[in-house]
Amino acid sequence: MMYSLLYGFYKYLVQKDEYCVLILGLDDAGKTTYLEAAKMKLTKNYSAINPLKITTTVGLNIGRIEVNGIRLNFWDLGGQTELQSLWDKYYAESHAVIYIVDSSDRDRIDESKETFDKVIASENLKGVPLLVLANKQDIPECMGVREVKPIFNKNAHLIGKRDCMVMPVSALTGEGVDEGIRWLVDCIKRNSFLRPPRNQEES
Ligand code: G3D
Repeated sequence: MMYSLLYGFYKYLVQKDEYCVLILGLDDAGKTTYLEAAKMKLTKNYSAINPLKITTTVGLNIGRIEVNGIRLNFWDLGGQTELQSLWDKYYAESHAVIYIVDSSDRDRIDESKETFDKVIASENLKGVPLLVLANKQDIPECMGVREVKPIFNKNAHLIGKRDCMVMPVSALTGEGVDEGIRWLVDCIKRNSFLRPPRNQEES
């Protein structure tokens, strides 16, 4: 009896709600750079990996961040077309999507939007909050959020009742990274009756 009480209290202290966030976007959009920036900004005592080691995503990068008492597991899935067919397998398990757009690449903005449409049309992502990041805002001639927003907000029927936000960011400088994640955390918490967290003990 005493043991189970203590154990229950111990569990209450150490367990954290755990959520899974997918980072999606075309190749070269900045997913890997963004994940590094997020870890750097939101992890205490985080020492950056050697920037030379950052290479374009092939396969899967994973990051873990703790914000406001919850734990976010980021899954950065490779953007290459051949790998996009794998994304659907992760959808059912995810609590939010961060979709990264290269705002400096006008040639591929339509391709990026089409891919986004395919992603959010998936039944497995129904009700999941969407954060669209207009990345590379540090590049002077890039499309601003005013230009990117209407493109990605065009499909209200696909977005439906989900939370969806387009925000400016520079993964390279870290500008805007915090704001986006804090917005997402609020949405994830609000949405947790639909997509409950996994509870995991401190490892
Ligand atoms: P990916 O993981 O989506 O494939 P990466 O993309 O994170 O590998 O980034 C692709 C390239 O874009 C990298 O440049 C990276 O430095 C650059 N990049 C990412 N985010 C930003 C940003 O906010 N601003 C600028 N100016 N560049 C960014 P290289 O030259 O290594 O290919």
